[in-house]
Amino acid sequence: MKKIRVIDSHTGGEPTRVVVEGGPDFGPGSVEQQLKVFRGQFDAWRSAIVNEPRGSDVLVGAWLCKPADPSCTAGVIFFNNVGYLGMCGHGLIGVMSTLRYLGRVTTGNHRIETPVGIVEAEIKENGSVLLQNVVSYRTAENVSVQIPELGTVTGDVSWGGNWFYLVNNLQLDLKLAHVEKLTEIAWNIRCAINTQGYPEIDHIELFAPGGCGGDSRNFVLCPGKAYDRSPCGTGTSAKLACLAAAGKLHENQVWIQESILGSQFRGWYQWADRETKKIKPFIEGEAYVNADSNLLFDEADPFCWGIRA
Ligand code: PYC
Repeated sequence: MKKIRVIDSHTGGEPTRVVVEGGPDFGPGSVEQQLKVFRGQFDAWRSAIVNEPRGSDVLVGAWLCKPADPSCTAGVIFFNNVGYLGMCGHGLIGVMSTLRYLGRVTTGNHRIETPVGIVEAEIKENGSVLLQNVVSYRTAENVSVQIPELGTVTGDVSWGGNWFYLVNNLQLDLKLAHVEKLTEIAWNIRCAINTQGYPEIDHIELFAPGGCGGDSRNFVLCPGKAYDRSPCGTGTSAKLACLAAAGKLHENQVWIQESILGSQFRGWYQWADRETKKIKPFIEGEAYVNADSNLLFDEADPFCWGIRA
């Protein structure tokens, strides 16, 4: 029977499962190149690790791999119930806390190679993790889509390590009791924006005023229709890029982004290029390790490689 060791954690309520031993090798090359091998030849492993019956739609997987860049401590490929992510903020906070739990890293600064670039991660003495995410930027503002029942929805398109459409004209009550309705609304918005010349957008971000002391509360719908329990690290980076481009947040001014659960990330930015309004986003949060286990793969099991549509 094949076996891999995984460590589970959650960051602001959003789970991450890190593969720390076993499984295939994706060969030499950059993490971006290794992702092509993972996707092309070993996608069954993705499904087996995060999909039912071992996982769930909410779970984000993280595969540790060898970085091509010698300055990096590790490489990582993030994946979910339907595919792969460029970067994952809550996931990287989970990865750093997992590596610390294993004794593979200590507090201080690390560089981690992802398919979309190098992310810097500082593990603090108190266990919190500060990320300097990949350069983020807004590519379009006030893009409108028509949604039956809602009318005109307006938002910005922004890159934060994944592609986001950040809705700015809906006043919705972002609380857990409304998750089903919010999911339906966000999914309809995603379908509409994808047919309006933005096929790459796979994350939809809705906003409301903060309810637990944050500057803002969000609801982020992920590519596989699960909502992010955390404030979404790449979504917060995309939000910081929009705020910076709109002149609504100054360099180094702290922005507290709250999730639908009320969990928080602290964010701020520095200019990467003031002229093109590209930013270096900083995101700080905490993860908690909650399982250390082995996954078993029995070829006689009809659902050995996960249940997928
Ligand atoms: O924290 O960046 C994030 C993220 C992306 C999808 C789920 N979480």
